[in-house]
Amino acid sequence: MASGTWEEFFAVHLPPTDFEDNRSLLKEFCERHDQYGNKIVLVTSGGTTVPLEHNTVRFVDNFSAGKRGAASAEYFLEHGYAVIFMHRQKSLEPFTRHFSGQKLLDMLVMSDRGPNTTICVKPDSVFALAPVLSRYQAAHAAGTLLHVSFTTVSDYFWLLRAACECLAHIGARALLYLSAAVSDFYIPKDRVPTHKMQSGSGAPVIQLHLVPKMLAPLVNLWVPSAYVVSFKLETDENLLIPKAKAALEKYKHKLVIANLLQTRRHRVIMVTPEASQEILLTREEVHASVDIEQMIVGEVVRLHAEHERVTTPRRPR
Ligand code: 9Z3
Repeated sequence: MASGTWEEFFAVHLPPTDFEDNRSLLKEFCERHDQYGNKIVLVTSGGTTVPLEHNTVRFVDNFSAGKRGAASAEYFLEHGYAVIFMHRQKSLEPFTRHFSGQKLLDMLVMSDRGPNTTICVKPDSVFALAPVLSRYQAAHAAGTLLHVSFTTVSDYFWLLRAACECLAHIGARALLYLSAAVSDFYIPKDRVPTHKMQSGSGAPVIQLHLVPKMLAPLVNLWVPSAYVVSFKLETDENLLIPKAKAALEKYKHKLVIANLLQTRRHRVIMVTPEASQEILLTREEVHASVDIEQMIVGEVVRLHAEHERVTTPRRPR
């Protein structure tokens, strides 16, 4: 099915219920960091859902865990950015990502049960917890990390546009790092049943429609001065670079980070209109659990600084 326009999408799909609260948070965050002259990065992370019912029991989802976005947000903070972390609810988040599942509980020891119960971190876990805790507390104290969350593809677009409206004011100091896995397909609102689909009505036939490409208005209208980085995910190596180049050609943004589903943890290719550069972790680095995001972010920060330098007019002395 052909896609409608992005304007039609916003006209038909209502904003999420927490939209106004999130919009106020985004506005306050961007205005505060603008006053300090900080760079601000919007990191989108995790996958969007496509509900099959308005009172949603079932939905189409995707694989993304949100590791790319959560890890990258930490490295952007280290580089002095203020970070808007726009993530799928319940996907991985900066700092807590290191202790998912039972990991945190396994680091604790309880003594003196009763009224004087104390809980301590096991001595051999302190070395793992302390650096993460200290970076988390520093970000918290400095107010440099804002979390906003989405679930459906429509929530995602509403939040994305609201964040862009706030970021537009800071021009080339804004960086968009669009690592969320956004559905290409959806069911238009008027075709989604209100209530849970009933098996008694027989096997449903579900027609998915194409989601309008939001990167076009984002680059041209919403944040025309920002440095925009999108991600391209494929499963077929032969398509990866041609599709990354085609996206750059079509949307005229600055950088596509291309990755394959199967190797995304240790290999990406950074594609700009001028060149392609591979980032590949060595076997030793993989073994030592080095985050590839540390290298990706280092390179993106360098390219963003260059963009800022060439696009910001120098003040007369
Ligand atoms: C990515 O390609 C991310 O790197 C991953 C990260 C989603 C693979 P994880 O969350 O994985 O760490 O498990 N994100 C973009 C995926 C995407 O939907 N791209 C669209 C496309 O490829 C363009 S916006 O067409």
